[in-house]
Order: sequence, then structure tokens, then C-alpha cells
Amino acid sequence: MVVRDSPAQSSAPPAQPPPPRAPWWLAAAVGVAAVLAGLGAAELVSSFIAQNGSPILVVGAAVIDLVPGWLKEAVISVFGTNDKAVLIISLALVVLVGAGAAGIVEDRRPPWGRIVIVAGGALGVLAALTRSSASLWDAVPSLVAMIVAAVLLTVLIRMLHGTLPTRVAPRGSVSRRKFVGATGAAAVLGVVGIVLGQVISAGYRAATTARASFHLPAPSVPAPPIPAGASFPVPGLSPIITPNAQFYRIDTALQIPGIDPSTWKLKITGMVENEVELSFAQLLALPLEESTTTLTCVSNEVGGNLISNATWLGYPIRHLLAQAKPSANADMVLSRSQDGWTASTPLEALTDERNAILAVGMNGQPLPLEHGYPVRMVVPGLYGYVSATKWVVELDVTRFDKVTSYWTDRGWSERGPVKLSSRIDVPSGGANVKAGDVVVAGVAWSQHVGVSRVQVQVDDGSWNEATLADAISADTWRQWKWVWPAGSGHHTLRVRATDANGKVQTAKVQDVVPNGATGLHEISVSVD
Ligand SMILES: Nc1nc2c(c(=O)[nH]1)N[C@H]1C(S)=C(S)[C@@H](COP(=O)(O)O)O[C@H]1N2
Ligand SMILES: [Mo]
Repeated sequence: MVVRDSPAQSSAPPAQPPPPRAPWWLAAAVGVAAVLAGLGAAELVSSFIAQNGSPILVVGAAVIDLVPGWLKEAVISVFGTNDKAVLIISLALVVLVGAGAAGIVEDRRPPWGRIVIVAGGALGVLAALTRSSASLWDAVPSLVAMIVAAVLLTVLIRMLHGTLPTRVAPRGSVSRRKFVGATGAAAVLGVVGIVLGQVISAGYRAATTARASFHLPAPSVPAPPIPAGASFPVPGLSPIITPNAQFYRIDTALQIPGIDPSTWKLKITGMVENEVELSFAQLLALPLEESTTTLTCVSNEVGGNLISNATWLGYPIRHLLAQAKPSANADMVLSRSQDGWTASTPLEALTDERNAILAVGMNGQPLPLEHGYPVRMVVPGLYGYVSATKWVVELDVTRFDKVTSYWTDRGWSERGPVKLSSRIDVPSGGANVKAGDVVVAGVAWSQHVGVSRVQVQVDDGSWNEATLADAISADTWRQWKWVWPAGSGHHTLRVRATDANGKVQTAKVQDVVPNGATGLHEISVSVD
């Protein structure tokens, strides 16, 4: 605490004693330490939850986009390939000068120093959210930087004032040593955080750069065109092909593996006659095939959205296994991700005629990093946890009674065929609609078997036949719609599908554990 009033002064109005004022360089050091700590925390947070949201990265990228062309050319002509280093050093200087200024202003005119920090953080948030393919998460690191820096600035300036002599005491209530220790610790931890964040993200950044300059080879076998009749123009209905940015994502990766495609290798090993090793270049030189396959997560609740559909480009795994020649006793392939995650897939599902592939492309793009760049597996008809290994590096041909995999070790079933199911997309649950003709529409799936019929029930009435959109193939979901002559009141809509073998979707409710949910999706709607 700083004593601002002395008894002598309170009897001598009106002069208020001036607020304590620290030497400018000490206040500036506090600002720098607070901002370094904020950036350190942000880089660490970013390297785990939002690699594209690093404040240093997004602000740097925004500056590159915003500087006028003549300046860019001038910098390049003077500094050549060091232009990025020049950018980073200039940016660091601007940030440090701003941070120092924030400290001085906070000392003399609080809370203006904090306002400077909040403005800086807001610039980071803006830069993060205006990147192409930005997600809301990318704003988090800049927010963390802003909060940590603002709080530390407040605390350290208060400590600094506590060290200053007052009118009643020659020395303040905070020891200089304590203040210097706290400020130094903030700065050092901040620098450590920044460096550590960069190290942790280096692989991811390198893979992002490699992916950006990689052009997918043309398919040897293009996907059959999507029939025009495969989708209904109904607003709110899931698009027949899910754009990559909207494709559901599930994995255990705290940090997305950053794989260098030039060192990536796939090893086919275990109970095989010939071990096979394949580089990325070798894989790309093979005749790649396109196929449209719907991927589903076993954790998808009835009516849930852990299901998406994409056109994949890849090479059939059965051809590679044919080269490896699995032993006759093998019945499973344990695929391993670069980060150690494993899936156990029936050998048969990888050798039969279905399109089980090593995928390198997704909807005409290289695999996004979060979907397995550079190579993942896609196996029609099986839930992802037993088949869809992302960042795949090894196929170990083995037996179910010899080894288990990541999720089968945790109580999920050994076998995971996707269950027949259907979902209502429109109207949305709880919606208010006008009485009259209401379009009810959604998707139904029974991967690798196909859907032959969808029916909709209103309250406890009879089942109504929905119209099916054209199927792409048995391996993809299928749109359906039904026009409901809706009368006013509260109603329940329920959907069920029938597969190509005539099996009707069960109404029996089962939880997602151990091998996928069952039951019928129903929504309630108010009609007026
Ligand atoms: N390496 C790795 N691959 C993985 C997983 C994982 O945790 N790690 N999760 C699997 C699960 S459970 C699913 S449902 C699918 C999801 O693939 P997506 O994120 O591309 O939609 O990936 C599968 N592949
Ligand atoms: Mo999953």
C-alpha cells in the first residue's frame, strides 16, 4: 500500500499529493515483462489448442497482407530472403516499444496502460479471425495474451509503486528485490513460453507449408459424378458432400501431428510374407482412385452430427496387402498413427472389393492436417475408431486374439460396422413453423449396404413414405424429404430408414457404448 496522504497535507487543501511516479525505464520494463508473459502464455496455449491462432503468426501474416506492394518490394530488394526475419524483428520492436509505453502510461495515467494492452489484444483477435479458414478458437491465444498481460501490468505497477518512498516513510512497503524478482520472472517465463510454443508448433508449421505447396495428382480413376438428383434444394438440409471446413473431427491428438511428407513412410509388417515400405512419392506415383465415402463416428448419438461425406483420393489398400501377402492365420490389421493411436480393422474389410483406401486427397484438396495429412485410411462401412486412422504410418498384419487397439482397450467393441440410421435436418428441433405444407428432410445411411426406404411418423400416426434422393453409392448417406401437411399444435416427428436388405431401423434405444447408438431420431415442432 502506498500512503498518499499525510495528516499535514489533509489540513492544507486543495493540493492533492501527486500520485507516485516511478522512473520511466522501470515502468517501461514492467510493460515489457507483462507483454512477454502474455505472449508466452498465448504461444503455449496456441501450440496445443489453436496452432493457427498464434498471435505472433496471425499478426505477422496480417502485416504481410496489409503492407503496400512497394514497401514489400523495397524490403525484399534490400534484405532478400531475410525479408521474413526483417518483418519479425520490426514487429518485435513495435510490440516491445508499445509494451514499454503501456507500462509508462499505466504508471502515470492508469488505466491507460491496460487500455493499450486491450487494444493490442483486440488487434490479435481481429488478425486471427480474418485469416482464411479461421475458427473461433483462433481468437483464444490473443485473448489469453491480453488477459495475462493486463493482469500482470496492473499487479507489477502496483508493486512498483509499493517500492517508492512516501512522504511518511523513506521506503515503500514492497521490497525492491521482490518487485525485481516478480518482473524478471514474468519476462523470463514469457520468453520461455514463446520459445517452447514455437518449438512445439514447428512440425505443424512445417507440415502446413509443405501441404500448401503440394498439388494433388490427377486421379487415374475419377469418382463417378454425383448424380444431379442426389441432393434436394432444401435450405438447412446437410449438403450431400460436406465441405472440408465443416467435416466433423474426432481424434485423441492433443496436438495435431505435423508430418514431413518427404520423410513419411508406410510400413506393412507383421504376419506377411513380404514387408512393404512405401514413401509418399511412391504412393503418389501409383494409380490413385477417387471414391465418395461417408465417415461416421461410433460416438454419434441418434440425430447427432458426427457424420460427414467426402470424395476421397487414394490408393486401394488391398493392392498393397496383395504385395505383402498376409499369412493365412491373420485376421486383423492394426494400423498405427504417427502419434501412436491404433485401430484394429478386420483384414477382410481391407482385402475385399470395398474401397478401403490410403487417402491423400479430400474433396479435391490435400488432406487437411486435422484430417490426417499426409495420409489416412478410409474404409467404407466401419466406424472411424476401427478403421479411419489419420496420420497413418504402419499397417501391422496380425490377429484379433493377439493385440487390441486404442478404443477396444477402453471398452468399445472389437468390431464396429456402421449401424443403419437416419436423421431429420429440417425443420430443426424445437422450431416454430406455419401450418400448411412443411418440408421435412434429412439424411439416412447404412454404409456399404445402402438405404432403400425412409419413412416419417407424426405423433403416433402411421408411417409416411419419404422421397429418396438418388444414391451416390451404397457407401454414402442419402438425402430424403417428405412434405408434411402440418396442422396447428405441438407435434413430434420421427424418422426411420430401411436398408437395401430390407432391414428396418430399430426403435430400440441403445447408447453409443460399446458399438454405436440405436433408436429413432425424433424432434418436436410447434405449428401455428
Ligand atoms: N490418428 C488417429 N486417427 C483417428 C482417430 C484418432 O484419435 N487418432 N480417431 C478416429 C475416429 S474415432 C474417427 S470417428 C475418425 C474421424 O475422422 P475425422 O476427424 O477426419 O472426421 O478418425 C479416426 N482416426
Ligand atoms: Mo470415432
